[in-house]
Amino acid sequence: MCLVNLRKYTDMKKSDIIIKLKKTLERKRFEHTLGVAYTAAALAMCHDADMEKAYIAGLLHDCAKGMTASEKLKYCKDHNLPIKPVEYDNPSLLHSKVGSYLADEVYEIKDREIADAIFYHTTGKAGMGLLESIIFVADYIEPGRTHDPELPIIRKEAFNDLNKTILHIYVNTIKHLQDTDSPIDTTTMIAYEYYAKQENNGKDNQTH
Ligand code: DGI
Ligand code: FE
Ligand code: FE
Repeated sequence: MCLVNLRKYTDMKKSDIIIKLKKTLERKRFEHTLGVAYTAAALAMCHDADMEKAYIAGLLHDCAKGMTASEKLKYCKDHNLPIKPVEYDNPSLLHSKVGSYLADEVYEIKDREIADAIFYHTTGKAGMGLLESIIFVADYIEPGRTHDPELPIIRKEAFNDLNKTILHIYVNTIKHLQDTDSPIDTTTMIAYEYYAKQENNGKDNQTH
């Protein structure tokens, strides 16, 4: 039995989407993809979001990850997608933008919220909607992830308070990027400031 009925959002069968992804992604990336899909569906159950959309956005969020840097740059140029200087410096950042277009072109997904959740899954953005938030968080916490020693705390937070979790992820990601001298996308910094302000406003409201 299928976990979800993907036919609502795509004419492709779930099994065909998974077969296609398995062909284009390395084994570890494919396992991560399945981890994000199931984690996103679980977060959707917890936070009253659409489970089907969360599952399919999770499945497809890294669908462009198999492309080389020059393939991603060429794809953007061919499709008139603007490339920011930080993306020229680090073309890996383009996999989210390119992925949101491949989801339509290759996987026949005709849903704006799913496309947006894929588009913003790496940097996030200020004021993410529920599906965007779920994919951003699921990508960080899926069971195969081991990169952050605070993951046990972040995983618990994710099923309690999504905005607090997003802020926690930004704090840890920005620290990692600074420690490794990586260029930081302005979208990431603006989003961090947005979620930090939200958290402070929440605290102010509690004390008044
Ligand atoms: O594709 P995944 O590895 O599953 O995860 P992802 O799409 O969230 O990408 C993670 C990487 O992206 C991680 O190494 C941190 C990096 N990243 C996130 N925001 C920025 C960033 N890298 C740079 N250079 N600038 C950013 O603003
Ligand atoms: Fe990604
Ligand atoms: Fe990912």
